[in-house]
Amino acid sequence: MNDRFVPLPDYREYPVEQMRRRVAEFHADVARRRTVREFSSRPVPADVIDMALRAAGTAPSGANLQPWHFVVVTGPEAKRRIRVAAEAEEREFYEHRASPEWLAALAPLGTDEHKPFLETAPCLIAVFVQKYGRLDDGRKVKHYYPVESTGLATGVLITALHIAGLACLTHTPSPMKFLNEILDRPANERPFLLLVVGYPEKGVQVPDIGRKALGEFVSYVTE
Ligand code: IYR
Repeated sequence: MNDRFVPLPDYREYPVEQMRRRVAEFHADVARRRTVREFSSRPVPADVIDMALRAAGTAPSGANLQPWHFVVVTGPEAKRRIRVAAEAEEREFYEHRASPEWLAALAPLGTDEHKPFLETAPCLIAVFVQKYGRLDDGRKVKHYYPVESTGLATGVLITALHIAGLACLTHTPSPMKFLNEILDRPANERPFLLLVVGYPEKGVQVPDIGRKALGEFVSYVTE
C-alpha cells in the first residue's frame, strides 16, 4: 500500500501480573461463547455490527491485501431468499450428499435441513473471500492466502460480536454459490461463511459438549 515505515504505534507491554490477569479475563470471556441456533427477532444495533466489522478488518492478511468482503443482511426479503436457497442445499446434503460418517458426527448438534433462524435472526453477515482483487480499471490483483486471511478476520468478528453481547452461528450451507446471486457479489468473490447474528432466543438450549483441555491440543518443543 505504501513504502513508508513509521514507529510502531500504540503497542503496550504490561507487567507480568497484569498480563496474567488480562489473558485470564479474556479466556473467561471467550470461553462463555456458545453457538446458538435459535434467535430472538429483536433487532441488533447497526453501529455495534459496524464496530465489530471494523475489528474484523484489523486482522492480518497476506501482503495486507485484506481479501475479504462482508455483506450485512437485515432485509426480510433477502433473508427469505437466502433461507429458501440454503434449505434446498441442506435438504440435498442431509438426504444424499452427507456420508453416514458425517451425519453421525453432526448428530450431537441436532442439526437438520430446516433453517428458520435465517429469517428469524435480525442480521446475517455473509462473508466472502476475494480470490483475487480488481483495480478500478478492471485489472486483476493477485491475492495471497485469501482463505486463511478471511478465516482470521471472521474469527475476530465472532469474538467481537461475543464481547459485545451478541450471539452467532457459523453457518455453512454447501454449496453457497447462491449467495453471490442473491447478494449481487462479483465473480472474484467466493462465499466463505454465513454468520447468523442476534440475541439468543429466550430459554434456548445448546448441546452439552465440551472443549479439549490444553494438553489435548497443544504440545511444546523447548530445545
Ligand atoms: N451445513 C449443514 C451441516 C453442518 C455441517 C457441519 I461440519 C456443522 O458443524 C453443522 C452443520 C447445516 O448447517 O446443517
